[in-house]
Amino acid sequence: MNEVSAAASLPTEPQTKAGWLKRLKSGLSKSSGKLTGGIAGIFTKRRLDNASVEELEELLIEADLGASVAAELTAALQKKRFEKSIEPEEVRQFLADEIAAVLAPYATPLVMDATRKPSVIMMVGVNGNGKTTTIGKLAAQFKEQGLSVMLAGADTFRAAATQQLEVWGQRSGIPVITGEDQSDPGSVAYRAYETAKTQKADVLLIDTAGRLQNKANLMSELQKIAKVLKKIDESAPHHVLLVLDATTGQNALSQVQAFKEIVNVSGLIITKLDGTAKGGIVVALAKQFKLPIHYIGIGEGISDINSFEAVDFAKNLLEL
Ligand SMILES: Nc1nc2c(ncn2[C@@H]2O[C@H](COP(=O)(O)OP(=O)(O)O)[C@@H](O)[C@H]2O)c(=O)[nH]1
Ligand SMILES: [Mg+2]
Repeated sequence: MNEVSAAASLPTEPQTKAGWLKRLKSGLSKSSGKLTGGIAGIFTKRRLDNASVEELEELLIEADLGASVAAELTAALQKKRFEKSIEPEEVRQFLADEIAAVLAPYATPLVMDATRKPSVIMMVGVNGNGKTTTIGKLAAQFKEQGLSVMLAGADTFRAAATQQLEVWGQRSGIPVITGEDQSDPGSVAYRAYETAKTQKADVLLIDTAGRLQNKANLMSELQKIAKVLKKIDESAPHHVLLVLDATTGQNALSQVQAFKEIVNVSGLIITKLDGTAKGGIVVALAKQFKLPIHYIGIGEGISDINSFEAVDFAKNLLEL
């Protein structure tokens, strides 16, 4: 494992940083509105006492940050300023700093070993969470960075799933390896890996199915894909990224648990942070699973994704 020396850190910003921050701010507005409104309601003309701290803890739990983070943050605030008056603005600043510190160790970019041709990334997650969309967005970003990218449609259960991936491929001029409808996902993945290797592609992104309601089937399917990839290279898949839908809130926690039992999840991607007030789930996920969070998605568009940054996220979650 000599990943560091040859590593190419991903992604560089495809859009301007200012443009992304603007979209992040509006994307997180439902979550941040809930927290900011709640904090104003609790701390306007109030002291920081047992009652107000308890209300804050409740608010943080309702905002999906999780009971343990909520308890830690409020305990830290109490220690700092107990029995004194405090402005809502100060509470938000304090929480943003603390949340950024909780997130920082897990806000790690996806690092691909540039000597691997290709790096194989398997995308897993429950149906509808945004796997195919995320692959489309990332493929475009990687290509923009000058990497050669290939896609594999190993969700062969529905024809529509493959077509959706092909549309993303066409949009960015990226080749997509597919199989027949209902064909074996393992054989598609194997063929795609062989092709990507022959063509010395930099990255192969493999789309998979996510019917968690039939866990035994899903398990054998995903494990088989991983196993056939290992026939070509023992170290593949090099990254197994679990895609989670922020709108599912606390349910995302049980999904991580379930997928960890099926495959060797190496990192998380959290989608649909726009359009939900449950953005705090990102903090709960970091705290509970201590897995890298590589990217966040805030929309259906091709550039509505970026690498996860702790300070930017925490600030925008508190409308700062
Ligand atoms: N608002 C929003 N919608 C998203 C995001 N990511 C994916 N979607 C939508 O979620 C739906 C399911 O996505 P899809 O990629 O097909 O999920 P898959 O079943 O896991 O492959 C589609 O309508 C996507 O456009 C996101 O970050 N924000
Ligand atoms: Mg899909």
